[in-house]
Amino acid sequence: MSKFTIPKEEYLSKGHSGCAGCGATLLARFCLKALGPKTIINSPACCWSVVQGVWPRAALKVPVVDHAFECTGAVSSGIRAALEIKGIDDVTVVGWAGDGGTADIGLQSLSGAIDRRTDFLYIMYDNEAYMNTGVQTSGCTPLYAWTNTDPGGKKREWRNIGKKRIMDMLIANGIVYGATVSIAYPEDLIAKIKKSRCIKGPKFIHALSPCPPGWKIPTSKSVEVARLATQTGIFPLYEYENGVMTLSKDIKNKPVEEYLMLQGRFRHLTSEMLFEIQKKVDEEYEALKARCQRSG
Ligand SMILES: Cc1ncc(C[n+]2csc(CCOP(=O)(O)OP(=O)(O)O)c2C)c(N)n1
Ligand code: SF4
Repeated sequence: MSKFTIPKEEYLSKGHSGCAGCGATLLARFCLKALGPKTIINSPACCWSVVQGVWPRAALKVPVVDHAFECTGAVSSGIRAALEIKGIDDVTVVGWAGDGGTADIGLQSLSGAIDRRTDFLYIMYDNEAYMNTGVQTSGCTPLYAWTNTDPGGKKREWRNIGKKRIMDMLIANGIVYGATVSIAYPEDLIAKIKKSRCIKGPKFIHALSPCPPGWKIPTSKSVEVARLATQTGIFPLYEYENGVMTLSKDIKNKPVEEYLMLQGRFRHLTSEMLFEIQKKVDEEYEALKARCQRSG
C-alpha cells in the first residue's frame, strides 16, 4: 500500500481572503507544508498581499514582509543579509510573487539577487495575468488567451505571442536549482520544495496556478485544469540542477484542446488557432525531452 506523504501541519489558516478555488492559495498551503515554520516570506503587491491579509488578522503562520511591486529579489537579499548578521542560518528566505511581479516588473530585482548569489528560494505563482488589478496581460499570458488588455473585440485580436521563457532566462542568469510544480501533483511539489531548501544559492520555482475568475473556470475545476496542463504537455513538470535537466513526469497523452476548452478565456479559439497551439506544444515538449536526454 502506498504511503501518503503530505505533511499534516498547516501554516495557512482557513480564514484567508483568497477566492474559492484559487490555485495560488492551494499552492501556498502545500509549499508551507514543505517549508515548515523556519521560513520568512517576502511578497510584493499582488493577489497574495490580499490573500494573506495584514496583522493581526494575517492568514500565514510564518513571518511575512510585504513590499513594493518591483523589489522581491532585493528584499529577499536584504532579509538574508540581516539573518547572516544575526548568525541565523536555519531559516529559508522565500520570495513569493505573481507572474507580473516576477517575469515583468520585478525581473531586474530577481536578476540582481541571482547575481549576488543570494541564498533564497523564489516561488512564482503563475496565474498568467495581472489578476489583482483585473486580468491584464503579463509576460506569462499564453498565446491567444483573452485578457482585459487583449480582449479580442471586433478585430478578433488576442495575445499574439507565447509565454516568456522565464525558466530559461533564469537558468542563463545562474540559478543553482529550478523546477516547475503543479497543485495537481502535490507530492512532486512538496518533494521539490523540500529538496530546494537544502541547496545553497538562488533557486526558482515556477508554479502554474489556475485562477477561476481570470481563467473563467468553475471554482471546482482548478486542480483538474492544472492536471490537464501537465497531461497535455502545455505545462510539463521538470527539474534543473547543476546543468542537468530532468523530466519529472513524462505523461503527455492528451490533446491540448482538452485543457484549453475548459477555460472561458480560450472559448474564441478557432481550429486554426488550436492547431497552431498544439504544434507549438508538441515542438516544445520534444525539445525539452531532447534537452533532458542531452544533459542527463
Ligand atoms: C509599480 C507598481 N505598478 C503597479 C501596481 C499595481 N498593481 C498592484 S498588484 C498588481 C497586479 C499584480 O500581478 P501579478 O504580479 O501577476 O500577481 P497577481 O495579481 O496575479 O496575483 C498591479 C499591477 C503597483 N502596486 N506598483
Ligand atoms: S483573483 Fe485569482 S489569483 Fe487572485 S485570489 Fe482570486 S483566484 Fe486567486
